[in-house]
Amino acid sequence: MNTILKKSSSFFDVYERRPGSDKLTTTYCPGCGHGVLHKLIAEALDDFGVREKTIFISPVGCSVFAYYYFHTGNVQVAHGRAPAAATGIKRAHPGSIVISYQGDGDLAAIGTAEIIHAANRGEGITVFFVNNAVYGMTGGQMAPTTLIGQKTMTTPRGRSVENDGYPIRMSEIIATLDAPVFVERVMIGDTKSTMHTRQTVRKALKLQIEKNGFSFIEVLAACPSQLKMTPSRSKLWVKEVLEKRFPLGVCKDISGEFEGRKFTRKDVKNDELHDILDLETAQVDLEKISRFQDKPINEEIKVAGFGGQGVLSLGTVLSEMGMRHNYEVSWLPSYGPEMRGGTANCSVKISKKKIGSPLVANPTILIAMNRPSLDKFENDVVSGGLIIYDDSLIDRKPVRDDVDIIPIPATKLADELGNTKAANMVIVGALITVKEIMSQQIILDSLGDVLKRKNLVELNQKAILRGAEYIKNLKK
Ligand SMILES: Cc1ncc(C[n+]2csc(CCOP(=O)(O)OP(=O)(O)O)c2C)c(N)n1
Repeated sequence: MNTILKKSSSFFDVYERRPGSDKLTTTYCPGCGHGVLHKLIAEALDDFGVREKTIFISPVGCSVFAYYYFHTGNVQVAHGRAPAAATGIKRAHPGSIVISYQGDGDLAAIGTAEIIHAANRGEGITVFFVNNAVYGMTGGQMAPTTLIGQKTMTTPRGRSVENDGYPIRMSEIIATLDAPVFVERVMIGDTKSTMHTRQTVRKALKLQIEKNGFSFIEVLAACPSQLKMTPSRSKLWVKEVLEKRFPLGVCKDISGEFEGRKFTRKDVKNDELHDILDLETAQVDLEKISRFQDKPINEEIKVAGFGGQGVLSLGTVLSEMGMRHNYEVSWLPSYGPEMRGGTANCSVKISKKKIGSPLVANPTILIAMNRPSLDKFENDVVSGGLIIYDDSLIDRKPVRDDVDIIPIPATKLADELGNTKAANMVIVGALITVKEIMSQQIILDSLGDVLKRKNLVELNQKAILRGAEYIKNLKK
């Protein structure tokens, strides 16, 4: 009988995704541990028949190109974020096999928080953590796992405890948590250790396939290029030096008694949500809103100004009132380091259609209450849109000639009413008069339900009327 030796079918036969002419070899250097570990994982996926439902997450580091090689689902994520992305993917597709494959720079430096919390939640994923004691891809900088005394690009005299602390033992840290089911440190050094690693890779994947358990496999591996050693010498280094600091073995294994992680998704109906969140239903007066029914309303509004000008509450009033007109609405505040005097903005959507995202990147309406807001957002407004700006505070005119522009001295008009802070409601009055998307009467009647400070309701009602009157006079 002839035996044909070939690559696992979990790898592409030809690496078409790899740019350039070389489509047959990987990007890994001779002696690199990544190539061997890839092979062990691919072989296990084949043998378990799960290639088609596997999603391989390659983050940043030398394994960033895993999607050239693995004939599985692939998702590429930012440095360190693979366990967070894996969490979302696994929860959205509980039947899939999700692999988070990470280097030591990735997992133990920038991604420390992500791995700890994914492990602590016991997500049903398998994490392969390649510890080669260095940042391989970027030229050999110190990693959290670099050994004391080890020379790297950023520790040319060798890592010192005083400067850099101690090498972190991630497996031991993960094993202290309650949720992880299986944590083991293995090695790609000599043949015997690699064969043991093969068994461990299979056990970890099986645990996910059968029980959705969280497993964490740390793989000590060589990076000959950054160690500046021959491939065979670097493997010896892993075995004789790296392993001393990172002892091999099982750190935690409760797979025998682990019954499996159940993942249940509860789809909550709209009515139930109302009860759970203890929401009240805004009254909708069908008769009063009938004249808006046939309008194809779909406004994306950006409200921007100084903190303290009532920018966010202007947005709240618009969205609250939108609900009273049976529109779909969203309100998204943007809190930067804003305080009174700083800049603030919010995004409001008011639409007849369901809203997918509350973000407003290109507003159909910009309300600019100070100069920095006009400067910042003017160019974002869609062609044919509208800019309303407070010309009692802003000392320049908008330059766009493809949008409608309405200057309104909102702050001055509010001052005349006795309170500068009512400028935002002057603008509400002006806006609904220009755009005719809401009933002034409904807004005046329900303002008391929306404003927190009841003693200001009357003043704000007057401000709305003043804004409306200003526009009507302009029209004349
Ligand atoms: C947010 C972010 N920070 C930094 C980098 C630069 N960067 C790319 S790879 C890498 C180190 C990777 O080292 P490691 O995770 O140990 O993987 P290896 O290359 O050794 O396999 C860094 C810092 C980046 N791409 N993105």
